Amino acid sequence: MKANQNRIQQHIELLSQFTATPGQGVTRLTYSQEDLLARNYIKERMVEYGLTVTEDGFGNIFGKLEGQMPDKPSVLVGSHFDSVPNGGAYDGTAGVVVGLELAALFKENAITPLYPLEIIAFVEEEGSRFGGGLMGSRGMMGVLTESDFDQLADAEGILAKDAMLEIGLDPSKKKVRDPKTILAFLELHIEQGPILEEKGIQVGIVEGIVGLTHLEVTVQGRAGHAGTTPMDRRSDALVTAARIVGDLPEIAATVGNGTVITTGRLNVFPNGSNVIPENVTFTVDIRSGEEEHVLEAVKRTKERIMTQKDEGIQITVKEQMSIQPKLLDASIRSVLKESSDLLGSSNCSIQSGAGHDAMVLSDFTACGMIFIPSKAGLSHCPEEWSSATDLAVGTNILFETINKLMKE
Ligand code: HGY
Ligand code: MN
Ligand code: MN
Ligand code: MN
Repeated sequence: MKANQNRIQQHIELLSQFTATPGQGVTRLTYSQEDLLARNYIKERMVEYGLTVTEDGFGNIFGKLEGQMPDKPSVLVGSHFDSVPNGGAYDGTAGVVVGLELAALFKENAITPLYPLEIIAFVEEEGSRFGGGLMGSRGMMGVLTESDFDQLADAEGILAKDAMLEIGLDPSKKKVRDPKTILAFLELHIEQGPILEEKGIQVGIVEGIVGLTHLEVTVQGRAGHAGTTPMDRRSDALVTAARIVGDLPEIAATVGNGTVITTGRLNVFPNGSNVIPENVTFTVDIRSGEEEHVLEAVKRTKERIMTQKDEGIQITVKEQMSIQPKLLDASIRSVLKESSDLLGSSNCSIQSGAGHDAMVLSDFTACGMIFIPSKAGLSHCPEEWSSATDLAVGTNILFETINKLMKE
């Protein structure tokens, strides 16, 4: 039994067309029209492959294949189907497509799995629209509370639950999943780094995932005329913000141990070329492999921000999301390795510098992740690319692993 790489490639290509920035990568924000097009495509394929389709109160999509022992907990397989702005066609989507291909394999070979199998497509893993990240998986496991969710809004002030209604989703539906109904969660993801390609290895078996904290910083100054306001009478929010952002790389270097700090988004108000910036909001994404280094980097960043003494400037810092580094389940890792070895796929253990939904699930159930190579290690950009051949290899490994996990 082998995965069909042409079918896989077709799913990737068709899903990549559901973007708000055609020709400039994939931009598929949660509860957008592009979300709706991708959602419908995924649900149609799930039905085609014999799955029973449901959506929860966050809009996470589930396709269920009943097991021979229907009362057993499900093996969940999947990833997220939202994207970063101008991102690639594989981040998240690859894991959802592999889930669809697994369903197709069970159907066309008329195999009923021993336990239920559920293919899942999570929403808002990237946090590109509502901030923070891992929203769908945190919601499903009750880490993001109902009231937290009700307050989530995008940059235009549109509430997440209202945006759900706009594409026909129902936020009042059941939200939190009982972990007892899950045996394990498996996620295939692109590596988003250069290691597998440089080593010529087909599969990375993920050992650990970095811890990350997302901050949102608001700098409040005073608007003014760019021409008539003397330099010593300004409270320029952007000058202050720029000073802080400029110091972040040094904080990362001081903490060391692979710590990384990134400001990826910065908004200026009122954003006029001849107006002294009144207000600036920017994000700070802090990550490290060890919890102590994440905490140290967060502490130093907050200290740097709060010691800013520019006249007439107020600064607030909001922690949008924080999740500790995760070690994935050792027994699942060994089953993934067994399956890879059995199928003759070269494999190695690997760490993840990217965050994933498996980080959330791993506090509630056994989780396993495999990576496939990313061309030139590129990701979160239109050049992101992985091969259908590697996606098929990953699918076959997950197929083996699912059947090994579903024991009598
Ligand atoms: O940011 C990340 O690591 C992931 O792509 N959400
Ligand atoms: Mn990503
Ligand atoms: Mn991802
Ligand atoms: Mn004027």
